[in-house]
Amino acid sequence: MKEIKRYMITSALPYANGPIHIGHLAGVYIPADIYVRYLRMRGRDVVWVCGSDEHGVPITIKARREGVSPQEIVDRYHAIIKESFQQLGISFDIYSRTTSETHRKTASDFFLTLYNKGVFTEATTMQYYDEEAKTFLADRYITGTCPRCHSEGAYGDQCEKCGSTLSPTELIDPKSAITGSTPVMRETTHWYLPLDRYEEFLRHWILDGHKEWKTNVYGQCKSWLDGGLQPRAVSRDLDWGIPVPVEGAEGKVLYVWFDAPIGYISATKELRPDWEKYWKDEGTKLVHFIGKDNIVFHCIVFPTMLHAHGDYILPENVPANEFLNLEGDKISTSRNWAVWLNEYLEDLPGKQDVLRYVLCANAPETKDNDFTWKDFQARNNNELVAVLGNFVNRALVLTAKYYDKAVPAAGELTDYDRETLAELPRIKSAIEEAIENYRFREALREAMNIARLGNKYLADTEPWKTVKTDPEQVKTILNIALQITANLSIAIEPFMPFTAEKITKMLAVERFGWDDLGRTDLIAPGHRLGEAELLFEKIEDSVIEAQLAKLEAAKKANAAAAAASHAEPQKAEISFEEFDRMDIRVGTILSAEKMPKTKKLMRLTVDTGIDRREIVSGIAEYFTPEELVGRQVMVLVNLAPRELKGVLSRGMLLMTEDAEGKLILISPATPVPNGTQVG
Ligand code: B3M
Ligand code: ZN
Repeated sequence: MKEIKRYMITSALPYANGPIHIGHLAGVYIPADIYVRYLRMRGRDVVWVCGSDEHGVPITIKARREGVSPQEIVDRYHAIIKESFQQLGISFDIYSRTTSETHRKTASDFFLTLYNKGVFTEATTMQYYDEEAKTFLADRYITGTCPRCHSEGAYGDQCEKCGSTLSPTELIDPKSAITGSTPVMRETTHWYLPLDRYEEFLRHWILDGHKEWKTNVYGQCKSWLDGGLQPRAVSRDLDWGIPVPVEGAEGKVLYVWFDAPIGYISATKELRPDWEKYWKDEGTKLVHFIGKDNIVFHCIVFPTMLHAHGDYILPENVPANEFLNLEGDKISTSRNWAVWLNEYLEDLPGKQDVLRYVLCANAPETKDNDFTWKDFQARNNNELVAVLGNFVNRALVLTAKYYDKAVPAAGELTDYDRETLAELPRIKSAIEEAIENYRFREALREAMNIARLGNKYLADTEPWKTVKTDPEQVKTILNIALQITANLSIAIEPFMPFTAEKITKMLAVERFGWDDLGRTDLIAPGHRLGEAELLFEKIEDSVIEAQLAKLEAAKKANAAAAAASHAEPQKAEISFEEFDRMDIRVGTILSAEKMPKTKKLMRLTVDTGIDRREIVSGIAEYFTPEELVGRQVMVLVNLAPRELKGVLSRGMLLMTEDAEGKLILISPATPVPNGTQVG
């Protein structure tokens, strides 16, 4: 195995078309942050880059929808994303953006190098063109029915329902996402990266050389390679992006998936004058943190670009995660089904580490996983408060109480003391082994085992009782409890940096290094501790309910939007006189009774202000008689009487229905006298 001199860590560049949500965090940024914080604590030479992905159709679609420029969109979201990452303690060495000048130059040069080496092929093909918008329809600009799973709303590059990668011409019943019109075919010329010519290289490099990759990643690569690779266009007919830097390419820009990964290199350049050794020296370990939808680009396309260029190293590993769902449903930006980081930070201030903890403990490392607010609450209350917070608090409060915050010296250790302390180096190795192999959930569990160990130790030794019988022994017990606390602050730092810092502050010590983990002499006898404060607080039901209500509102809004998009077309025009002939009054329901042998019909007596009359209404499936009696409703009173199941119905109640088709009676918002006219 080659010697690792330094680490180059990248995490997927989020599209700057919306804020970050918990799916992004659990899949990419939290694992990467843990890994990098750990490497830094070990004193390794590491650079971690990220930035906003500001090109591509996701940005221009959002801009078009809002009627603003793409630049306005990326400026807005770049700021939001950058700020919220920082508040969550995501410790990139740089958070750059792909609209930077350095990036434009780097990506152009990269393209030119491949172009001059004759790597690309050029082809003229027929592509969809929107005649109304006068533009070619790349990728997400075209939607239609998925040829694989037959669900509607698949994009020209991908079906989000079944996850298939598609090309625009495969879509059934294609429509322009800009105008909704049916596109026509038009000729256009593009440059292609001929992946098929690199199949042997890729097979050897991945399938033979990287059997240690996560099974989900290796498996996806294998199925791509077994399916046969196709040339991929690296340019697009769009007016937003990095112009293709060759003559005769007016109106063409680099495909976003060509320029975005080069963004990793550009960001490193912006950060360090000695950037080249991080990208070109074999002693560098390059690791890409991504979500599973980005595997092909990071394992097949980008490595082929790097290899074809010739100056660059290849990734050593691509630890892609699966997806995180939310309350049993796929996270979706367009349906607003997400927990947005910027909103979380506002709604639950000071709880950064709670989110970091829950998303790591529940990370979709090997399969899709579900985030639920109930689980969030339970993990906070039962694990962070009851285990971690409780242990640290007891160790500090008891020392303050018995020794006025001065750390007691340990006397003779019992076998049990020694066994307890011997767990620390074991846990240290377990955490290292897990983190180095990208198993962050397991690593976190091990780190939390130090808190469990401490709690068990205090429960078994009972210093609060022993203090009356053997006060000397209590000095040893609390010395050990404080050593465990110090160890805990080290072990949890990559996962919960804010909490680690709080603990060192309470211990009144400088933060430790990773190598100190496992030591039992971290806190010197006589050292005076700082103030004890609670590390975590219980999360009440009302907090969880408020978050669930937010999701419920999103669901309702979606249903309403869906209903609106299916709204019946407008009926033929009528005159005011025709409208005025309708006599609508406010009335009160006096009695209601379900009609025998019918499912829907209800026989009502209504006080219309003019008279009391019988009305038969088809609402029995949705209302009980008790819910109806006493209610004010609106009645069309001059509708010709009609016999229904033997009852003469004189008038009609005004109603509408919700998105699920449930009938809703229209009532005045405040009570008014019966007989009041409506119109
Ligand atoms: N912006 C896609 C995504 O956010 C894309 C990643 C680029 S990484 C170079 O999933
Ligand atoms: Zn599909």
